[in-house]
Amino acid sequence: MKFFLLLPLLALLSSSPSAHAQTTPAASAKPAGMATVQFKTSAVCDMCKARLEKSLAYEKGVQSATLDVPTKVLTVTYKADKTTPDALRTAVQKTGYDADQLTADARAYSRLPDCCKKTNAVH
Ligand SMILES: [Cu+2]
Repeated sequence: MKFFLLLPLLALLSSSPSAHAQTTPAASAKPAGMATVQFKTSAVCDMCKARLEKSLAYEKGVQSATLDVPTKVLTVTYKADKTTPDALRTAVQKTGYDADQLTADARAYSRLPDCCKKTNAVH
């Protein structure tokens, strides 16, 4: 008489879900009330990038502003109940840069260093 009752039943009970959920950055999950807009600017270098990002950061309702220098595209994340794309475009103009079809504020533009004039190629 032989008994083969040593089935590994317990193995089935110890099924541990291998949920190694990576901590996803909060940027991917947009909080309610947040909106994102992109403007084509006349920025040409990293100084422009720093200037624009800093300027926009001080604007009401802006959560973040990031300029991609090669494409000149400024991406702004903002609180939709605090500001509007129009107001943000105006902020870009007042910093001395074009925003989409809108031309830079002349006085602000004249104060930019030569390296940042829009006659220059991206550098
Ligand atoms: Cu520049």
